[in-house]
Amino acid sequence: MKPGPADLLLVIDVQVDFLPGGALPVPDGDAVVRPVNALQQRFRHVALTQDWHPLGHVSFATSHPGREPFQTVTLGYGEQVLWPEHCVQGSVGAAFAPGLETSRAGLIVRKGLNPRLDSYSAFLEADRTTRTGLAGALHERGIRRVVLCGLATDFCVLWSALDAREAGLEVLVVEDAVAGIDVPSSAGGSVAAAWARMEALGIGRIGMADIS
Ligand code: VGL
Ligand code: ZN
Repeated sequence: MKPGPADLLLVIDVQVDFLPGGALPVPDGDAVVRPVNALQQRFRHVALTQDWHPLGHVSFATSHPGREPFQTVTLGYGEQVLWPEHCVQGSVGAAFAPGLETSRAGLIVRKGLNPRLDSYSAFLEADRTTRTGLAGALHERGIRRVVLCGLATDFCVLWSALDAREAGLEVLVVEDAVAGIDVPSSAGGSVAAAWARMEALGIGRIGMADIS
């Protein structure tokens, strides 16, 4: 593909806490910084997202006495994986990864701000009702296709891709500019499951070499 005026690069959660050494490290998460920067130079439209939780957020295991990170609990809106405390608003861990190009982005979307509600997706929060406003912003900019990269393949990239598709956009995911958590408990691995789910919905899987 050759990015044009109706294409947007959506960079998901390339933040300190998701890098090796961070609070919720994605294996090889730091390896996405270079390809993500290279991609940004090829797009006229770039949006960045930041996971941006208040202290005491419902997705933190510490908010559920007796529970451990990576366990699942059932909340009013459904199943919630519990995570180590991560991406607390204004913390060093919530900042963009060192070396990430941020100056070309026309839009920065923060998500997961509601203390009682998680949001993996850049479009729709975990109650599947509350909108972040990103779909409207893209519509107003005339965007018809989004190309996704960033972290993590099996959570925020996955849900953002599904919801972009749901919003009527064409969606492509750059396989060598994403990295996944791959939660141990999920049979077969959550990264493989994420790709299968995306591919079944017509979300394209492309490589850096496919973008000119
Ligand atoms: C993410 C788990 C919790 C992500 C965010 O960016 O994929 N994963 N919060
Ligand atoms: Zn989070």
